[in-house]
Amino acid sequence: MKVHVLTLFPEVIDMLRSYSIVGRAIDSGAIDIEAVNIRDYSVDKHKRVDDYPFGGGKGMVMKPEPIYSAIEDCRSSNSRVIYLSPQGKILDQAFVGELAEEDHLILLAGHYEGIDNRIIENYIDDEISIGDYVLTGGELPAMVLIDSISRLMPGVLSSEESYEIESHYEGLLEYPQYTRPRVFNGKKVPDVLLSGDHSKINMWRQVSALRTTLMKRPDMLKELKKPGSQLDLMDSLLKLIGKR
Ligand code: 9D3
Repeated sequence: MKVHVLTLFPEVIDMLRSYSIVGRAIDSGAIDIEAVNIRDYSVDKHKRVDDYPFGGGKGMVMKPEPIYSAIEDCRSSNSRVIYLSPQGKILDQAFVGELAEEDHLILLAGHYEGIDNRIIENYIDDEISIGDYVLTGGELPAMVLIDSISRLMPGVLSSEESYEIESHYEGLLEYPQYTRPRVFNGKKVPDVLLSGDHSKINMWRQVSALRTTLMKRPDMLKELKKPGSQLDLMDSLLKLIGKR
């Protein structure tokens, strides 16, 4: 996948290269990230990229011409142009999965009070926010998006890590994990995990995932796509009780 990031701070985007999994994705050729400085497309003699808002008001607005030229310079036949914006649709894993299928993304990171609305109306395919809080610009959101996409690219995660993505705990939070030592500051690891009984361990993990989700993210439970496996689990537990 090719990703262009249009920004006034290309050096920030370039930091992705030295960052673990994204760096691995870049090195393997799975994803090719190019930071493009919008200022390079300003034809203004002072290289201006922003201007006062028509109608007055405080703050500055990013001028349309440099952004348009940058987009058109990067565009190919199959580009998807995404504007990172506090007004966008909030990013979720389903949308990350959809974007991971694309051949070419052009990510536009804004600054100041926003960009000229004619760009948004005419040249942007999707407007994406990463959550309801205010940042100083779209660079970190662009990096968040790239990070979430790169781990879905073929060959980036180990086969073990990829298995996790498809595992049947999907739709629930993860079960609790423990490693050595068996006793830490007087706190023991749950006995079942040391039992070697893998069907028991598997059942414990599924119940724990369900319990964790109920405690921390009850909203996720009503979104469960197929509660079939949870119901099967309940049936197994009822059977266990019945046997006694
Ligand atoms: C004056 C009104 N502000 C909107 C609340 C303007 C404004 C604030 C912050 C315009 C841009 C920004 C910078 N943020 C982003 O560009 C941004 C963002 C964010 O702030 N939160 C979550 N997701 C995103 S994606 C891009």
